[in-house]
Amino acid sequence: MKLYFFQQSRATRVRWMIEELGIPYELAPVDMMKGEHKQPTYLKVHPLGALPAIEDDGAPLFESAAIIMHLADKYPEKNLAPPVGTNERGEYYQWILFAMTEMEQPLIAIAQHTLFLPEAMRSGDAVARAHKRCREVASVLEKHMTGRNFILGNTFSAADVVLGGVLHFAKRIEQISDDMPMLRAYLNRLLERPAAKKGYGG
Ligand SMILES: N[C@@H](CCC(=O)N[C@@H](CS)C(=O)NCC(=O)O)C(=O)O
Repeated sequence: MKLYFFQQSRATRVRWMIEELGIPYELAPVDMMKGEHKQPTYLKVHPLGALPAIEDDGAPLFESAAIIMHLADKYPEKNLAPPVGTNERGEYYQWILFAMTEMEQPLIAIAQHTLFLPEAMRSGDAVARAHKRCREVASVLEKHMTGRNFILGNTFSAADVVLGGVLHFAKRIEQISDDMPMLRAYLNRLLERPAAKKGYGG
């Protein structure tokens, strides 16, 4: 298993997942600061030139959540995904897609309009809209996490890795406020895991 890796990227959540599985892997560094992700060799692995991507038995795969779900299914003995067709499996999909679409997208908008875009292209309105949406989404999670250790209840799953990856990004750009104690405790619980520490370079 080869993981194309850059520390300041979503490749960290995939490394976290691989560490949870305890399987052997190789890190293939891609220096995004030097533009290596847009070089022809890497574009053969990920046609958009984004991270992360893996090569597993020679087969390339990209999209962080897809990689994480695929790996959970590939190693069923690790019990990181509920059985296909169960209600729990439905919830597992629900929270993974909620994280990737409802939560990550407004977080990206905030990061773009406060950090990454040139000043002239930044929009205060876009930040305000995304911030409002983030709070709505975070409130759903705050309520859901009351009385739960993990997103599916008391059992850790690959959905927590996806949620944890997105919440880690939210924390970095200061979008988990002090009035969300359940969410903060949930993220801390996740980040204390040795595999997560490895993913995030701790
Ligand atoms: N939805 C994708 C997003 C991938 C993505 O945008 N990755 C960033 C780094 S975290 C990137 O490579 N950006 C450069 C680009 O897209 O050109 C995933 O979750 O894997």
